[in-house]
Amino acid sequence: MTDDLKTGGGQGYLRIATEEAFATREQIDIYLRMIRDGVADKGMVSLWGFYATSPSQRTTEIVDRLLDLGAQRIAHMDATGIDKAVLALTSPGAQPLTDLGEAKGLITRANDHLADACARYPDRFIGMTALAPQDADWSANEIRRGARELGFKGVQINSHTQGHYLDEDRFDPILRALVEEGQVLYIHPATPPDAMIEPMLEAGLDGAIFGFGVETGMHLLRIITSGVFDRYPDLQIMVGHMGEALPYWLYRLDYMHQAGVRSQRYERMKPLHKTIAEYMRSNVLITCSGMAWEPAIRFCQQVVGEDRVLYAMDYPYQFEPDEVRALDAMAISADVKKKFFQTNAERWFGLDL
Ligand code: 1DF
Ligand code: MN
Repeated sequence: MTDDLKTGGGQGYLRIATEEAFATREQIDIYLRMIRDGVADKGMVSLWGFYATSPSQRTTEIVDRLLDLGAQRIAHMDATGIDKAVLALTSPGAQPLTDLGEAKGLITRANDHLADACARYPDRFIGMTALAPQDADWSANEIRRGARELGFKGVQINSHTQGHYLDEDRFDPILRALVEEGQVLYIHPATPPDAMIEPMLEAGLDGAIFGFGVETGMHLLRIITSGVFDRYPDLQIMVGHMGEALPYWLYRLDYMHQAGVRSQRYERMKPLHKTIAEYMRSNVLITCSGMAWEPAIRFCQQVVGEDRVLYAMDYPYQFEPDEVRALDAMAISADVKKKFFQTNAERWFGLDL
């Protein structure tokens, strides 16, 4: 595809892409059945009703690429200079499934399938554990199985689970297991729940264009303001899309949060140990998935720190060689560029362990 984008580190760093998606046929077939049976939420109908049935070139290529954890994916990584891909089951995973047995079966098989692929390409693929947060105790065990038996280096959750958020008590076993296993949690977007989606859907703004980021940014903000990081100071949460806009809002978030706390406006808005900006610099990691945009990347490096901003491509939803070229050419020091593309991923996913 290109001559200038090579793997192997010739440009001074390896490129590690940290938000790369795969799917299983079983997963897509379950989504199609839920849509057919009228039990899917509006976001599922909008997202997977489109990707799984549209005859367009974009969607058929994406589904084909999602299903492949073999030669085609490696060829695409080779062609765009991606040395390693951190892989996760595509959104929304099993989170919309109401049959717990089906959800856990889907996730167990997806994790096993990913572990097989990682074993086939140990130098190229790194796995993240998928969960069924509907059953938090089971998911805590799956985090342990992922970390100890499958060799996975992180955990991905696709934002809300049927309108529920990770700051709720019911999910505490998941947070505890993450800290005990020393694994990073990637909160990947999902379409907003029915209680939130309607005005976005009406305007075609519910998906990756906007709804994903709004809902996921709010999820992270709920986690911060409810004191999760005071309970679990060692928990590290990664989000994509340049921090789902929170870095840009930081000043106002802190100002209004402190004003709200001081005036005791909300029962659940309690004083925290740190400011929101401080949690962003101690517990939040940000990838540039879908945002290959130098001004936003450098802004995030400035406000959350150059050790906390990582490269991601978002293959196969975004597969643009020119984006890799643009990031290679960023006007940042060689040292910071190596952190961005390589060593931050090695550090936060514990790739050398
Ligand atoms: C889309 C984008 C879909 C991303 C995704 O998973 C996804 C999309 C279903 O464009 O519809 O992960 N993304 O992260 O930007
Ligand atoms: Mn993604």
